[in-house]
Amino acid sequence: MNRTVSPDAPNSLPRRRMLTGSASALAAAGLAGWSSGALAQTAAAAAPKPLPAYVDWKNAKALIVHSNNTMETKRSAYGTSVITPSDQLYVRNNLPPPNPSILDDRDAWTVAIEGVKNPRTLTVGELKGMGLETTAMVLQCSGNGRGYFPSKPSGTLWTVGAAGCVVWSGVPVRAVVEALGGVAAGNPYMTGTGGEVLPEGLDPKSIMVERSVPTAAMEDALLAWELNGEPIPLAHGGPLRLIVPGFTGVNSVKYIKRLAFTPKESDAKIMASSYRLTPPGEKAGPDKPSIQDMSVKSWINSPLPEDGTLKAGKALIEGIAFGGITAVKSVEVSIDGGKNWKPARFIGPDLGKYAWRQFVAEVELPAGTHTLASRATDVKGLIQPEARVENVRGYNNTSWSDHAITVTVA
Ligand SMILES: Nc1nc2c(c(=O)[nH]1)N[C@H]1C(S)=C(S)[C@@H](COP(=O)(O)O)O[C@H]1N2
Ligand SMILES: [Mo]
Repeated sequence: MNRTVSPDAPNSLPRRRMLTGSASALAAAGLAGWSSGALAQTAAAAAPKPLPAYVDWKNAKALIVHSNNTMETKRSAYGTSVITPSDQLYVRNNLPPPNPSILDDRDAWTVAIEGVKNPRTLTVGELKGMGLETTAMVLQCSGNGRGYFPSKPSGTLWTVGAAGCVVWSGVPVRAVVEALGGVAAGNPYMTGTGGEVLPEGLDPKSIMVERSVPTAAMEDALLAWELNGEPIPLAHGGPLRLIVPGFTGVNSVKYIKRLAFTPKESDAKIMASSYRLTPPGEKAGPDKPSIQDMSVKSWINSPLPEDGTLKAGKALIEGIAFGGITAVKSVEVSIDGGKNWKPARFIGPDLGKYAWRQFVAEVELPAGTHTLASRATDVKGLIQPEARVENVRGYNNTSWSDHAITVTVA
């Protein structure tokens, strides 16, 4: 079989089928015992981990299960619609999710709003009467693309799948703040705290999910109760989630219990030293840049190496592109590893500056091996870079060459 293997190929369906196929072929030939050790190993490596119970409603075929708390969307599963269905959306929990009973009475969930002129604890029921907005946005883990770092940083080795384009409905944070008299003076940060019950005996600061973003981010932020038209599932932060569009996923705090305008950034570890852009060989800490707003990025979702050998001739290159904190303006594709580029066309609805756009480009692929790449530009003129920025934890990988794929055409 003539296939070029990409870093994410071992998890792809066709490849698993191929392995299973060769195992049963050996069995049929009476050779199973001959290499049973090797076969068992191959089967273990290839067998997909089952979905944990709290996400058993997800589409297992669309996901790579890295662990109970980390699942990514397969590159081949993004399809050709703009919205990522909730059952295909990646999951990333720093801590195990709370007890599902927190969803029993969603409207009774409370969030404390602090650092405003008139601080108050509000229920979801009350929030629902204070304003309504719907925002489409790219939810992307800070470590998406970590799998392409040759240094193999610690953390989940995501390829492209720790990202989705989803729709949230909720109350604008600024409407809540206005109703409570405005932000109290001297509070440049908006700090969200997750509602996980922390295990005893550990320093809460070392494990709690608490993130600070500039107060200005509240302009487009939501306290959301709906994801893609349904009450937010537990896995994605129901009953209430802080949504900070344009910022990496970690800043959108699930099961939010406290939203505080604060004079300083949180001193929780997840803020002070995790999620920092630390150059290789240096130590993470509050002096290093925080992983917050996202920048321009794109990748190809079709064709993929796991599609097998392609037929020479016309081919459609399809993918997605987004600007991050700002809108995406255009995207180009290359079939020769980035030597030459041609413009791709955006298709489908434009759901606003925080959403991704689908793109398509028609190309001629002659027989041979080709490296396909995409490169997006945002409205400010920033171009997706060729190279990743090396950093200890493998954050913010927007490199177009890392996301390029090699296909074989005959
Ligand atoms: N309360 C809480 N919020 C959280 C997390 C968490 O563990 N707890 N994980 C963060 C991280 S690192 C990411 S990438 C996103 C993942 O969102 P998702 O699981 O809905 O895809 O949620 C963020 N918000
Ligand atoms: Mo993340």
